[in-house]
Amino acid sequence: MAVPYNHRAIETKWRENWEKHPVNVDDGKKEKYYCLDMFPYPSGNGLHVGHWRGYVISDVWSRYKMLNGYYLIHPMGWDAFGLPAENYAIKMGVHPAKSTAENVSNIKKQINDIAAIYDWDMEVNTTDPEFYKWTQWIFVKMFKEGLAYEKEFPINWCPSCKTGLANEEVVNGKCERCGAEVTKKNLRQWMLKITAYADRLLNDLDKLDWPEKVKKMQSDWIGKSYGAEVDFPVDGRDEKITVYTTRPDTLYGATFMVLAPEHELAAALATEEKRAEVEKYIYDASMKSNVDRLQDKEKTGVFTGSYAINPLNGEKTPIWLSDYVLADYGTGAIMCVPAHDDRDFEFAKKFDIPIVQVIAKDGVEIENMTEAYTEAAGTMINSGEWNGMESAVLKKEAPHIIEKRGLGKATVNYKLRDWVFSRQRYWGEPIPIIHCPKCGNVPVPEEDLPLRLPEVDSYEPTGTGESPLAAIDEWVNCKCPVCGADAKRETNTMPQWAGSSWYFLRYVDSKNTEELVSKEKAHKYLPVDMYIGGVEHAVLHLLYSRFYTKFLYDIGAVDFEEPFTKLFNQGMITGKNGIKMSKSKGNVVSPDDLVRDYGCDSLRMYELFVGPPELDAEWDDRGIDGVYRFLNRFWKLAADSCEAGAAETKEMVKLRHKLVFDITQRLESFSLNTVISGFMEYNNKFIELAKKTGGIDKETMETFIILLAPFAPHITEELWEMYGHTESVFESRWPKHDEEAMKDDEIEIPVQINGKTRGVVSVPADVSKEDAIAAGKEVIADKLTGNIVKEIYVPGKIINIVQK
Ligand code: ANZ
Ligand code: ZN
Repeated sequence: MAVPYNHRAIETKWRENWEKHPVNVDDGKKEKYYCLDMFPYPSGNGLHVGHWRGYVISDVWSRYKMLNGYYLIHPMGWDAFGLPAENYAIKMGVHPAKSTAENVSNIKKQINDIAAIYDWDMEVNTTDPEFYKWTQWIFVKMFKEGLAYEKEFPINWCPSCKTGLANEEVVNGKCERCGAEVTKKNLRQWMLKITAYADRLLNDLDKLDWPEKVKKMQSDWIGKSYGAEVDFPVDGRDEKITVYTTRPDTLYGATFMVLAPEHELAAALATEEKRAEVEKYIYDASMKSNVDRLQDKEKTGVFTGSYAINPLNGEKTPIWLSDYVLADYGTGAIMCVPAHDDRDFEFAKKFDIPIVQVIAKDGVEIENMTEAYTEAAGTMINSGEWNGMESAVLKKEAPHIIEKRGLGKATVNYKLRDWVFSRQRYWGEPIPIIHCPKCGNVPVPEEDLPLRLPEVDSYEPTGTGESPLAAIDEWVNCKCPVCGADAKRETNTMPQWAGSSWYFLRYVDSKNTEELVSKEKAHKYLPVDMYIGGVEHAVLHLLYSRFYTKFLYDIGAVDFEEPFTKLFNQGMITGKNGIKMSKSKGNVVSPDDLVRDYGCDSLRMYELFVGPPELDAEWDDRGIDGVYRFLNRFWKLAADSCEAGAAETKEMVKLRHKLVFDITQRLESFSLNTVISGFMEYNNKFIELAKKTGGIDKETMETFIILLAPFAPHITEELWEMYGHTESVFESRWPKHDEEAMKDDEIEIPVQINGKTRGVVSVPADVSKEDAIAAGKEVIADKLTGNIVKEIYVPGKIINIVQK
């Protein structure tokens, strides 16, 4: 009898062994494979079983690639700047540098429990000056290329985090970090011109092997649309109002216009008697956030008393102000077509403005419109020379017609805005710019980078719109690097996304003091082949990283334009009833006890067994028993078979090839939960076989061990050694299946009715009685007329159906 499975002894032994004898080495001959995890921010709460899931998925995939002969790039690091780390530090009353260092060392210990094959020589930390030197360097390069610029305008402001936010960080009007309602604040900002990359960011999505959902979120966020800018002269004045519309085909139906309250002509257009009302409206709107303005509630507005002329039909259209029109989109002014736009319809109904239908389904005008007809399909009516045209055709042509007739121009518009890049917070990379009274904005010379974050006593946000750095005179006051005059440092810091926008490039050359990454290493090891992480980063981090990579490509720092070739988003592990795991809800499950009681191998496999990896799954501790039992049974089968030394049989060989085929196919399609159930099923089949033969042959068992190795690395190493190998199981190669060997032997059996042969059926040699009879009956189905009274199967010889 073999010794029982002792996970504790085995796991300790192999953890030490791997440290001494690393298995993932670059021999210069292997092809590289870069499998990346979204790096964590080192929170004080440590890891729960949900974090484990992503890391296990990526580790299994990495080890699988290793077994396929690749040299693996599989690094880990820390996204340690930014609001989460700083908010935590403030809450705990410790300096963020100190709490960050402590949290990193705790989480690193926990990560080691996963037995993930990370290459810690590559480790990066975004708060390390040797790292953020290059975050600042990229900014300086962008500044020199005109892609980083300063601008004052009303930005999103989180009153609780006391900082400005990027559009991407505002989710349903709330701060992505803390959930506080976002307001507007007029602030001097550093901006990154991500809009200059809008088309490339959109078009290159086609090249990516990413979930369609994520690609769609990015393309919606970029939001490219074709339309026209149309000029409406103001009646009796010299000015004209330019509107942006995606539907110039509906121009004949424009019965009024609306300007954003911030529009430069808004106040000027008010007639004498409307002035007071208009000014009050403009003031009230300035107090509201964008989201408040766009949310579906009753429309408000005010008539200016002035009119514009519809350039197509010369009709006078009243000019209104309303806050449902945004100042910073299009031209901040729209032509309103109530018959075909919901918001315009609602507005027209409320203020009793005429509604003119111009698109009609099958050419039939609606008698009493109760809602806008928003479908694009139909025939043009009430539209002068356009009458009778198909609206779909006109929609495409109208922008060009308008341009030709000098009424405006065809345009392309994007929803994407430039990236608000400064934060009024302490814990971030200082923006390396010096404000000189003579030279203007001057970048810190590249050789002076990193510009270190100074030590401060008070790092809490001030709330005034100034960063805490502004209070440190000896840091702020400096000399201009160009002219030597007294100058002042920029005191804003970078957002938490700055470091994560490029960290994956640094891993492969993390100690380079001369370059962000050497050209040679960048070419050899990049880009990332597989990126694994949560879906919450669909637009933020994943869009910013693509932008950074394209910029670095443009300045010749890297030779590829897309950072992540393939992306996998894992689902969340939740507590009972799908509730997100959080300390405040008291439903956090720590992996630590489970590792102690069941072992790392069991927990790894259970993390995958809970459900399809791309879907959310509810955690239930009890299920881990099943996986643990499987490993015990597998251990016993392998150990007993090793002792027995049984010879292979045809059945064993066939099952072995089927096992290889099934597991590989499921793994390749990322169906990791069914890989685990597959292991369990095959294990049971082999145990049944072994009952007859005394054991399973060596080659079959070794094949099974290799297949299981990426999932349960410790137990498989131990068994591999038991089978007489001196090198690691991860130095072997992933087995291949043989189509021929998988085939079941078929035999032909005559099928009789009442003892008379009526057909022949072909079935697998080891067919069960039930399956044989069922297959036989199918062959003679049309000849079965009476009541079946008896079914006889003489194994391998005859099927006889007796009917009355
Ligand atoms: C006339 C019209 C008729 C429109 C119709 C729509 C339907 P996207 O696709 O999102 O770009 N619009 C333009 N600028 C706006 C602003 N600053 N604030 C609010 N709305 C604005 O949408 C473009 C459409 O949104 C434009 O086309 C305009 O209304 C409105 F049957 O013009 B449309
Ligand atoms: Zn906030």
